[in-house]
Amino acid sequence: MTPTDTLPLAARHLLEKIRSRSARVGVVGLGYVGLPLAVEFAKAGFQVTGIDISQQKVDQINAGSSYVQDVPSSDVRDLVSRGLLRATADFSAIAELDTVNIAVPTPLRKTKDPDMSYVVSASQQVARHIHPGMLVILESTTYPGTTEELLLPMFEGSGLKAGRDFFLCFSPERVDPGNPKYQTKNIPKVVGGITPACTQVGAAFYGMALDTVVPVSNTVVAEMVKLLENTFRMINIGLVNELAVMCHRMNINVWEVIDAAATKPFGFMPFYPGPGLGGHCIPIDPFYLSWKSKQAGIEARFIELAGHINGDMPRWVVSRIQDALNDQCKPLRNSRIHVLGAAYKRDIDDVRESPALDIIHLLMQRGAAVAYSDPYVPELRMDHATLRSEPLDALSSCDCAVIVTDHRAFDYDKIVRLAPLVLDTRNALKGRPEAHILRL
Ligand code: SAJ
Repeated sequence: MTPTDTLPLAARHLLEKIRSRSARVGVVGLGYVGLPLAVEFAKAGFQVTGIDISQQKVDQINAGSSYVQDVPSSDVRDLVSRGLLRATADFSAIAELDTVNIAVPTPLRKTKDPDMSYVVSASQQVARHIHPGMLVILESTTYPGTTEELLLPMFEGSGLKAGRDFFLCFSPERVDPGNPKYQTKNIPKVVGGITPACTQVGAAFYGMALDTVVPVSNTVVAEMVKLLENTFRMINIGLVNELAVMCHRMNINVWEVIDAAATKPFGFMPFYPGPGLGGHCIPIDPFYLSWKSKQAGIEARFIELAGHINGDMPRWVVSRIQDALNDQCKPLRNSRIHVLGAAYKRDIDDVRESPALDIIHLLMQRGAAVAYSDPYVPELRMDHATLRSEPLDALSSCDCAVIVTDHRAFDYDKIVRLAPLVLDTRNALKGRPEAHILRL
């Protein structure tokens, strides 16, 4: 930590504004990351301006309404009424701000290459309005080097110098939608700057609103931290998915194996097999690392292999359904398959990259008649059909049900009672002895 009085003058001035809460805070991108962050800084007493390209989101926030499940509308309404939070679609507002966090999507292209278009567009807006004394922090998950190689030149093109005139950091978002225990305020916040002064200003900024700040030496380390976190998950899920296939072939209950292994009090962390890898983080983030490491001449073999294994799970699930029907002399074609759960994980409504979509697509491709039930997803738009969530009573007329998402809201007694055959890909029916229950 550099003694404050040896920091550049602009840093000292900005730190004073941050510590007195007179710094005008801005958040670009008001999604499941940006809105909770904006609310936390407003709650900490800063005047916060949320900026988003969606006029609908802007209007909802200014009307005191939240569209993010972890942010109560009552919080938004209170902060807006107290003048601590406002939203706009006008990026020129950045010119009046002292700090700007960028929290926009970083999806993958079909070619599994990073799609940086949202980050570039938002950064161009910031570059257009950047002024001396600003702190800019990128939060979008991205490949190591993005802040330094992509954003820094855009901002220094103004003639300002990072670490002297303005301050530039990366801080990985760690929002886990729906997590009842960990939310934006109490999740430790890693932050790394282009220079030590940048890191110091960034850490002081987060320290005003969040419980724990973890400064690291630069932006590349901070970018890599996030990728390690999520690649770790993706690869370990791939490991247990491959184990599930092995165990099926060897007639071993993989769920019992994992539960027993999880009794080891050290050196082990349980992951569970499933129908595939969904969501907008885990299936995607590791390929940002894989893409960058290829540029460094290193093939990320673990990531590629886990990607294949996880990507193959929907096909494995369909083959298990096909085998189960075959044992009853029923072809998959024209059989009625009822998919239970469309969301990518339980108790949420998000279907992005959901394996359920792949499973439904594969079943339809093979001529099966598909219905689904998901209390959180009333409608599913597939390539050539729009399906609507059916009541569980429809199970009595299916040939096979498949539990793809183990929502707590499902009536599992009814599912077991009505479905003639159930393939459980989530161990939602753990311990039930019924012979018509099959497990991954
Ligand atoms: N999955 C498995 N087996 C597992 C765990 C997950 O098949 O053992 C599947 C899920 O069903 C889902 C996908 O993987 O389809 C991703 O699940 P996830 O539990 O990782 O949930 P996400 O995608 O919401 O991941 C987020 C991430 N949070 C951030 O990136 C900030 C991740 O780092 C968190 O660890 C995760 O939430 C969490 O723990 O809930």
